[in-house]
Amino acid sequence: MTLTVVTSQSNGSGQLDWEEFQGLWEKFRKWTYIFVKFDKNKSKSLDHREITPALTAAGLRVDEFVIQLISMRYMEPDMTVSYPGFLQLLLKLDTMILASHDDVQLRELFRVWDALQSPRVQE
Ligand SMILES: [Ca+2]
Repeated sequence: MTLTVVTSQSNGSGQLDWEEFQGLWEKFRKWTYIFVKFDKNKSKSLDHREITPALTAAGLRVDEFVIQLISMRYMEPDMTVSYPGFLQLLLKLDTMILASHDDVQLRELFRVWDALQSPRVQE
């Protein structure tokens, strides 16, 4: 799972340089900490009450619209987000925000992403 995530982050070359790898590693550490912290009932998944504060702690603005999109794409049938799902979700959001190079709201990024229905969002 981790390798899949790392590969999807690379800029088309299929390889990460050392700085990119370090940056990713730091993010995964931070996001793992957030996941554990906000999994209040220790179920090893984030339910709909846990996911919003967890995303907020990761520095993302979320509203009902965003949560709905997340639930469509990242939630398990029992309406929870698993640990790998949480990392993939944050990596996707992080990549989209970096790719935008400006202050476009997360909501708009989600709109574009949803419209494209593509795993890659290039500028
Ligand atoms: Ca939980």
